[in-house]
Order: sequence, then structure tokens, then C-alpha cells
Amino acid sequence: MRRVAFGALLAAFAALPALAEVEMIDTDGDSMASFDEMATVYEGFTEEQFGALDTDGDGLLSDEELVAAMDAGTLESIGD
Ligand SMILES: [Ca+2]
Ligand SMILES: [Ca+2]
Repeated sequence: MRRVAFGALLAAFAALPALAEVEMIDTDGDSMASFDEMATVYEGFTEEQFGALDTDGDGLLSDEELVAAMDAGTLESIGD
């Protein structure tokens, strides 16, 4: 029973890889990654790097922006 539940959980994560990224960075629960949240997770993260990732310029990184950066290799996935 436990094994089945765990497998289902893994399948859910595999189906929704995008959701996991911002959730690992987001500490205030707004589903967006602020510069402070990024700097906490990524040592030596600069505002310049943040600006490059914030493609819509709203001052926050959406899950979409994070995933795009990880897909492009600009940002290391912290899930690995
Ligand atoms: Ca946040
Ligand atoms: Ca943004």
C-alpha cells in the first residue's frame, strides 16, 4: 500500500516537473521567486543574473521563467 502511494506520488511529480521548481525556491508562498529567495538558494546570485532571467521584467521569477532558464542551461536545477 505504501509502495503504491509512493509510486503515485513520483508519477505526479514526473507529470508536473514545472511546479516543483518554484516551490523549492519560494519561501513566502506567493508562487514566485524573488531576488532574495533566489539568492538564498543560489550562492553568489547577482541582480544582473536575476534581470536576465526575469524576461517579462516584473521583478519576480515565475515558474515559467525558472523552467525556461533551466531548460536553456542558464540556471542549474536545484532538484538534481
Ligand atoms: Ca516568493
Ligand atoms: Ca518575471
